[in-house]
Amino acid sequence: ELCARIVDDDLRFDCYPQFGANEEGCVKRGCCWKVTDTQNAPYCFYPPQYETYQFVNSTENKHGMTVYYSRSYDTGYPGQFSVARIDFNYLSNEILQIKISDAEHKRFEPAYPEVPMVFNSVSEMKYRVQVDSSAVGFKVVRNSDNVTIWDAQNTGGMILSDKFLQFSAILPTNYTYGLGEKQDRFLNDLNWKTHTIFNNDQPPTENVHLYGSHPFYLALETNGNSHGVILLNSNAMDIVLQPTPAITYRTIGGVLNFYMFLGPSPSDVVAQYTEIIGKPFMPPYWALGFHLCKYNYGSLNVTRDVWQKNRDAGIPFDVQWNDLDYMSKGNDFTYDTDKFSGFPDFVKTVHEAGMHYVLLFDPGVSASEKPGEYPPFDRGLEMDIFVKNSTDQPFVGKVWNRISTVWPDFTHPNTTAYWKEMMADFHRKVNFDGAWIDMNEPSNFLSGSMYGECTPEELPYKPISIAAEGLKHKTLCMDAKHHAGAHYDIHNLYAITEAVATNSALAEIRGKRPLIISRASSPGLGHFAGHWSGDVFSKWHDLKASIPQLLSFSLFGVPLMGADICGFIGDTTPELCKRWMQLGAFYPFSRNHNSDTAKPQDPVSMGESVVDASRTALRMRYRLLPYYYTLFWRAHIDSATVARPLFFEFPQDPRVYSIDTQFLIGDHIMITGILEEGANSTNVFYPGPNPWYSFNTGKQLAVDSWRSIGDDEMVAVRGGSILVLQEPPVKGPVNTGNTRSLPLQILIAPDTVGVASGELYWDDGDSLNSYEEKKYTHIVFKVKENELTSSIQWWGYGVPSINKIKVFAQNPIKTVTVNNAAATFSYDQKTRVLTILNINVNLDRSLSVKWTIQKMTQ
Ligand code: MIG
Repeated sequence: ELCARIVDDDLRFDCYPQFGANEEGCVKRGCCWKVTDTQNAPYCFYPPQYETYQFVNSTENKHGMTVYYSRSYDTGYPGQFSVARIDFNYLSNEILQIKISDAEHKRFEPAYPEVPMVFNSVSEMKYRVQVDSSAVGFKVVRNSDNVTIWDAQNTGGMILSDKFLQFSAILPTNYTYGLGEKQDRFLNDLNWKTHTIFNNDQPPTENVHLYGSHPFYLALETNGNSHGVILLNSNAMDIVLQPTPAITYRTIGGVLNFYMFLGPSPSDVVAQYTEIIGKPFMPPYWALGFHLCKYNYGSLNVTRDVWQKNRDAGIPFDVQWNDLDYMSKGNDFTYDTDKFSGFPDFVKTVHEAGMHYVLLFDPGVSASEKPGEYPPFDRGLEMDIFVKNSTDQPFVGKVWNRISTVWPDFTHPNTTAYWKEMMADFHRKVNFDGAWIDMNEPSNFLSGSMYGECTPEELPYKPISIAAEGLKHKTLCMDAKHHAGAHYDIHNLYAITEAVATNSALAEIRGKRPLIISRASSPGLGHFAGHWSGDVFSKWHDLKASIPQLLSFSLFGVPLMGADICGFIGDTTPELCKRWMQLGAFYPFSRNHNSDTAKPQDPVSMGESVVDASRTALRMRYRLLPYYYTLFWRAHIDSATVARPLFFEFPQDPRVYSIDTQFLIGDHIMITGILEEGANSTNVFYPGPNPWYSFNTGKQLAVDSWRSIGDDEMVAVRGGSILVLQEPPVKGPVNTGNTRSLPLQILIAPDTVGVASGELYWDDGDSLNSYEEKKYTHIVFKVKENELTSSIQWWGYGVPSINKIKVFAQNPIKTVTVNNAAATFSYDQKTRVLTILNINVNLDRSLSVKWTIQKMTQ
């Protein structure tokens, strides 16, 4: 009779998500079966009241509320919790933790990220929780406008069992972003779309789970408020979005530990999220330069040649990389002394040129060599740090090594010391500056173990895009043992634990800021490492897809992110590579990388048109680096984002909610690319009310409207901005080292009432803890009523002087003074740009630059 009530198709919550849904099975579960024409809507769905649990009691104090439930219905899933509890912890005015667990038994909970359990004073909570003792579930309501953020009552009950935990909630909005790692448009599709989350070595394509696991979404409510939710659970899971709009989580282990962030602005949401999972690390300045790499240069000679010729071509260039072909027999911490003979000297040469050098490391350690011949294996056995199989022997699979591979267990207390010892020994031979950690899903060429089968995976539910052979597909057996638990639970944490160990090893070995770039990821990775989007195809589709991928990682707290410029798999073309260099020059992490079998695609190998476009775009990036760097500092201290979707700055403007073909860098700069083959222009939306200006010429581009632009206008400055810039050297090789000592410039783009602001953070760019130890300088700039002033917030490190100031959107100028002395200037009638030249002012005292406008004669 419960099924007689009409349930809208959109409101159906799937009661039979396994393959082979059928009426008999459905009814057996106590669910309703009705065929429908609505595409993708489930035929089998929960009746309106599916009372899996009954309310027992609740207790509340000012820090939270605990509710107990006892099981009242047998859902058929093995190992149902007989007593469940929900802890609502009011962590701050904006952050609510909702933890649904087994009241009687302790279950697996991920140790990473380490979440501080701090209760801040809750004076004006932005949310309230409503529990109804007559129904299972609850609601979370935003206090300011009574919008229900989560309506989790009558949404299928809660299914809480050993290997199947399901929870659904109705959302207040159609606009959600995040849930990954995936390749998709940035705005999530609500058409019953299921996102599987389980770290997977898989070249990015749509509808499959990729390298990282981020069960985090950010939602824009209709009135411009926003909120975010993370499920801190490391098991394989599916997350379904349906048109209600509603969300369903289905995880196959652990507990349901949610954190909800009430914003209200999108930036607030990300800041609150990274407060919980860890704020982004501060990258060294050089890491913001351009990086060049290829899988299988094949020899040191080829590497040196590519490095030399791209420098000679004047491509701004900071970091040369080598892929695994530098290794001997594919073994970590070795190099091929034939093909890479002279390796240490080359790295020295790179350093002498003011540049840096990064190497790839795989987590898998070779088990192929004889005892005494390969210390990383011998030491690992001695220290007993490898992942174990079910019989407590090292778990053996195969990656690049000759015969077999074992994996360090980074959750083991000795592994930090082991990894550091290996890194340090190798670093004494080859003086590398950063670590590229690949294959850390962890990826295995075998699906499971080399010896014997994995214990069969008996799952009441298999997330939908998991391969037929199961979770072990291209990874370890789920019964492999880590210090912190079974691979079944730990899998998604492998990369972050490796990143933690690698970060601390490099910091100790080099005594400088580490650069780690990791392929796999999970919440909190950004505190230790950056990320790139893996093995993308050299296709226009993937050029386009790189923007949503980039923006997703901004939400996930990993600002240092980029895609392989020009594409990884397959041969690129001069046109695609040119467009990709023009866009990728502005990725926070800007690296051209290529597969072993594809034709060389460094700018010089691609020919004159790619060289010219790369030089121009990268020179703009390098000019902007003081701005990028300041943004990374803001990310590090305040959890700000670097690359931003437009709605972060314009949350009230629905016209920008689905735009993912252009993005912002901070709040002052917009980046656009030409993303279509054969096109010479592209349509760009410039949200108002302030005008946007061409970064190159200062001409106004548009105000609150669409406009078509060519590739000379791909960087736009928003009215209201002050940017501190640095012109790279005009002659000779360009890198951040030789740019950082040159004078700075100031660029001002006033808003509609002549006001602008900006800031500069500056330090030596490489020391650990510059900010924490106060060895930095921070200056805030303001413009109003035709006067630029600076105010020093902290002066702890010397800053280059200013030699030029440009002011956009001015009427003809009469006089200019710099610190009250008359200054030389020029004015361009056509572009309306004032340029104040040949000044040499130090920023160590506050600055005042004034200009007066000629009286208009009628
Ligand atoms: O099985 O190290 O995503 O960037 O060039 C491929 C070789 C292993 C995958 C990485 C790619 C890298 C490649 N690696």
